Amino acid sequence: MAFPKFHSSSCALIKKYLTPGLYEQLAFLKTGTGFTLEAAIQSGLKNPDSHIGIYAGDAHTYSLFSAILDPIIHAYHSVEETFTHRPDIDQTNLSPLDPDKRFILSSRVRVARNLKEISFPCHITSQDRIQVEHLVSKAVQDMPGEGHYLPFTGLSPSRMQDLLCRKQTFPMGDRFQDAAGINRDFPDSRGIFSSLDKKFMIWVNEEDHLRVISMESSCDISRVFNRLCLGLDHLNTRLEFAFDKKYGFLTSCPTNIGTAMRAGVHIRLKKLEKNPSLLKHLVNQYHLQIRGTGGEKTSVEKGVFDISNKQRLGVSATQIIENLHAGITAILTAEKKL
Ligand code: CIR
Repeated sequence: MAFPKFHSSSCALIKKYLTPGLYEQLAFLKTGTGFTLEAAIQSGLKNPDSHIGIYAGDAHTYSLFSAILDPIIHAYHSVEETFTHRPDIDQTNLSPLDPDKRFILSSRVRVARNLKEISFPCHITSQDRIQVEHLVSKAVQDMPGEGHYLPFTGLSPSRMQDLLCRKQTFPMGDRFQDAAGINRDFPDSRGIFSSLDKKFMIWVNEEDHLRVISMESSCDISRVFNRLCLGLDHLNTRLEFAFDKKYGFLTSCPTNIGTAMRAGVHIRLKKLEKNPSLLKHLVNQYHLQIRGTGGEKTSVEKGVFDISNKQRLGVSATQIIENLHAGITAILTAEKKL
């Protein structure tokens, strides 16, 4: 492939850092499972509004293509060149953020995990996808708190739509994931494990092999995080995850490496919605990120913001929860003052 031509309007980090010299050095390399730079950047080439524009096809991608991935990782995660993953994940005991339930609608913490030695979703074979589903559904069989695994294989589009409305499935990935190859064969070998109370879930074969999620309609971020920690303790004794001492947990999207954790709240901010510069200032001060009501690349509806941590690397899971708590406390103080 000739030097890739990114769209003139693209501000993606891949476009910024991929020089012709670097391209020449990397273009003919293949990971142990055959993943190439050409495959990694397809999403960035096809989607000019990509922020980073590159996906990893397996764990080896991070070391083999480190010359291009490291600068992108430094820039996205705002870490020094000497960055390293911070592994501590201790349960927390922080006070609920909004006990009167005036602002916070729900709290959610998720981590991404991929199984060791198996290609990541943009490069996985259908045979390996079946194997991932088999290993995960077996690992959750004796999960504390009961629950059950719902496989999507064989569900008709109308049944999928019905379950989606009831939030019992996840949809096919967006156009960024689609261009990366993540949506191939959807919904085969995908599925969700849910606890009986629906507060703990595992998405199987979505953007990563596992998305482990704890959520509830409350403002008690510590309780949500601690439930996630217990679920991870169970999985850690049954599954081996793709992990690197420096990069932490390895994920499809380099924005997720490190703790691979996103912790956030859905919060209604009617006053701050009209004062976006103050909200932006507070969000930046606490290393947080605003997403739309429906998540990544959606718009804010009825003043409901999704506010979560931006940094996942070089900061521990416990610190992420503490930063989120401090940031949301500051945002609530500002909202009440206005
Ligand atoms: C982009 O480059 O904008 C997309 N590939 C998505 C980046 C954010 N990562 C994510 O949602 N996992």
